[in-house]
Amino acid sequence: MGCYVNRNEFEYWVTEHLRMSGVYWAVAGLAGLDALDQLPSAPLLEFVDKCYDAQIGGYAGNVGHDVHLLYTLSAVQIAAIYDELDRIDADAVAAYVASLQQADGSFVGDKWGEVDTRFSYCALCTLALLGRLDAIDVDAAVAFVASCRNFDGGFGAVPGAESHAGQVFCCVAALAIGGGMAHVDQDLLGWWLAERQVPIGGLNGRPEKLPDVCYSWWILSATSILDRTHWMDAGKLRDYILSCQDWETGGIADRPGDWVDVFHTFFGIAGLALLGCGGLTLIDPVYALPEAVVLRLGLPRLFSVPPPLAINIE
Ligand code: GRG
Ligand code: ZN
Repeated sequence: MGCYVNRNEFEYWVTEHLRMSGVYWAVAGLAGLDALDQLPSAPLLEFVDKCYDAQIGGYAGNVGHDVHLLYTLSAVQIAAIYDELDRIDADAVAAYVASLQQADGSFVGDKWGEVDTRFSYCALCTLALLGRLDAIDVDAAVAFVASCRNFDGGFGAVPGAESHAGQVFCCVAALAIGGGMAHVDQDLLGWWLAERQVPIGGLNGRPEKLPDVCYSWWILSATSILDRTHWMDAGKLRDYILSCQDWETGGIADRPGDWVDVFHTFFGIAGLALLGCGGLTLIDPVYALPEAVVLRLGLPRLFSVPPPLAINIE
């Protein structure tokens, strides 16, 4: 967490605008290691509170910044992890999220009006965690996400946009939450996702691109929801993720030898758990939260348990 408090570090300033999500990745990563007690929760929850704009009902990426749907989801996820959802004004946040839905069912991320299926996921996930899905037109949200499906079974950011594994996570999880899984061709998409594994074992986000550890999450979350994780070589992917770990700091990078960061560390840990590696807490692939948190909230389990691998993390 040094990069989040030390203003002398380069990392502090390049991550300043997305601090809220940084806190979520760190806290969720610790939860994945069953090590939440390694950080004091009070200052983190105070930070979350300070990023709230009560006039709008949303959360910003940092204190004094503009609110955005992405950071509103991260704030709700952090509160959920700490069993502190009571400190969130659910009515106000639900009204804010609803205000971002467009006539075609899509969502903009903030007042500047960019539409992206990432924001559909953020909206549906935020409201599901708050038990307030009734605040939006879920059927229209599902129809918009379905309209972003491509000939290859994948999904893009907007209708007609290229399939990308990050958007596939957003769309499949959004459809799972919204009850729209009938819009997914599970075999075709499962095939496209399995094709993302490159010979070195890692996963890329679309054809001809380099592998990157974070796709372990974006892809394994989707294959867990589709029950197609067994279509990949789990052992090779496990080895790839571990080859991206820096044994001095413990962090995980996007590729072997690159600089580590909290984003890839969280998604690496979460990916290993979804592969069925022992010794890790499962991160629910729909809500991107520890399984126990999702259970505590009484939300339905919308994915298949990965078959246990005879591969353990030592
Ligand atoms: C709560 C887990 C969670 C997510 C919130 C922000 C968000 C919702 C989802 C982001 C999904 C997404 C689009 C992920 C992709 C991130 C990424 C590695 C983008 C890089 O894309 P390119 O095209 O790189 O720059 P490639 O790998 O294609 O070369
Ligand atoms: Zn990445």
